[in-house]
Amino acid sequence: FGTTEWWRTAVIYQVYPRSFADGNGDGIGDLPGVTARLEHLAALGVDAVWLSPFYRSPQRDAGYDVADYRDVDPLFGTLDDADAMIARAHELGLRVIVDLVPNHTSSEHAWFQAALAAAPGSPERGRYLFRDGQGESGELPPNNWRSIFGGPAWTRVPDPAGAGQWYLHLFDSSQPDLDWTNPEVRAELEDVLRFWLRRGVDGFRVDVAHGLVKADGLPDWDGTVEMVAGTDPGAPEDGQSPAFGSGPMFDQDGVHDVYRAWRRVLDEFDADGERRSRALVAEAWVEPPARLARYVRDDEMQQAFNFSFLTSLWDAAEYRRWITESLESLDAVGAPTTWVLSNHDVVRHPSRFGLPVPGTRTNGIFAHQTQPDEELGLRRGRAATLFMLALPGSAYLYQGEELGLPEHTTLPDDVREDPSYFRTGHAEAGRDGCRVPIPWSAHEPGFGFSPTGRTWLPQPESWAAYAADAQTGVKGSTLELYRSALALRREHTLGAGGMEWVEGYPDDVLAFRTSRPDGAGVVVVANLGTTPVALPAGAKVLLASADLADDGALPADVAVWLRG
Ligand code: ISL
Ligand code: CA
Repeated sequence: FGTTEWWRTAVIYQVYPRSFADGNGDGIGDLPGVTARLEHLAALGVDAVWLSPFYRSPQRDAGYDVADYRDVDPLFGTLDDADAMIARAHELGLRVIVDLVPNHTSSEHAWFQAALAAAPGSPERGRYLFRDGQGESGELPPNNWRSIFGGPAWTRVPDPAGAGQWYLHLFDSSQPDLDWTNPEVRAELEDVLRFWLRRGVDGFRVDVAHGLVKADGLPDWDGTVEMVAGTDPGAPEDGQSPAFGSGPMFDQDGVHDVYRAWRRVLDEFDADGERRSRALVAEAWVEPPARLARYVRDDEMQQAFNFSFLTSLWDAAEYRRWITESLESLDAVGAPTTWVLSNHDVVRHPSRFGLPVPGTRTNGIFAHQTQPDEELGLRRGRAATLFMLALPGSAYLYQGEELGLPEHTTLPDDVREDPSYFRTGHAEAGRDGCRVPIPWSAHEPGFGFSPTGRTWLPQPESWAAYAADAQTGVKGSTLELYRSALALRREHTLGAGGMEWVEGYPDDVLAFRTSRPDGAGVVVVANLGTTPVALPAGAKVLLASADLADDGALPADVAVWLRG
């Protein structure tokens, strides 16, 4: 690695296209909608956007079921709209990262359709993981794997010839897994990379990066893969499954060959003497951080999402441990770490932080039976933003977090779309609650999401207060807090350099100093305890997540940046 590449310190904003902004009035966000709102992101002060999938897809898993990797779904627009979006982003100085879903295709992909029509053992079936069943007439699945969305990971295909093979799907049955030992699969996806690189994208977010290669022979596995919190009988009392990201379907050594080849593809495009600028980021739920760091190497990916904050309690000791571990494991390979508080798969962080029992551990995914305290959650969420944005490395923001949006916890059942909701027999709420259309303006129908006022999911009435236009220019609003933080982050080159813990505060306070070879840095103090904490005499406050006490003390659930 070099030391100055853009992605090392980048703040990358995740756009979830169906819920960001609707251009044509059908109530579903689209690419023209994104393009028209890119200025909001430039004004916010982020460096790049990552867009969740907008490819041709039957939308069984909101586009993470790709039917054609080289086309835009009509729901989202056209290839021309994609080009226009990329061009406008670049004009505004924003890099563009697109989502690549290589673990599986949609069952409507031409390859899978051909596989269904072809015989067992054919090259068409060889692109996927078709196997004969067990039992006398193959009526039992080939192994005992479970789908991450719940239910079995195998579906049997009706077969006129009577062979009735089964195919593997780690996710929904509409998402058949590709066979990554097949060179044709590798060549095809490399070509898909080239297709989007030629259109000017700056990188790829790689979906389920730890899942492509499965253990030889697909052996049985008795651990848990489901993203469902607290339902694993073998899980420890705190409800966190130890099996997350392990087992024969995940994190196999062979997967690294795939990314080395992809890196060479990216380098073809960077070979024109320009600095290496195109990047790969792994979505890999692999623990511990040292194991995750294996995806981030000089000849592999540049980044991996660090999901440690997604599972953290509001507990200073736990954050200290994660921060130290995350930084150490990646320092060893000379790569930057990343920080993530929210994404489209988890309960929005203000709602996680506002859960009534502070000790409740949830992986933040799917589980949501209790009503969070919205005000407390937002207060903590704003404090978390401040310590995240000062840490060394790159940070990912999820659309709407700059508005302080909470999870929508009371969506009616009949509007939900997440397959995990259906595959768990409605036992889990699913992920729709973090995917509600963004409120842009307080006084328009649908809060200005769409020119017609339509929204594919209903927004809570209370979201008028969160609307972007209601927060713009309003002192103390969450949006202005993010803007100020991102401006100061640039000014103080936060994200670059290192950090050291500041001693002398109570145990439930996180305090660190950022350090750079060439400058002063800032001191971050975050009070995760319950009583106010005195700040050093004469401390110059650069930014605070909420008002300080009259005597200048740092109240509970508040963080500050002090001049270093
Ligand atoms: O594999 C896991 C646990 O070890 C899961 O957490 C997995 O990494 C995660 O579900 C992957 O999510 C991504 O792929 C899914 C899609 O539904 C999500 O929206 C996407 O972020 C299937 O493509
Ligand atoms: Ca639309």
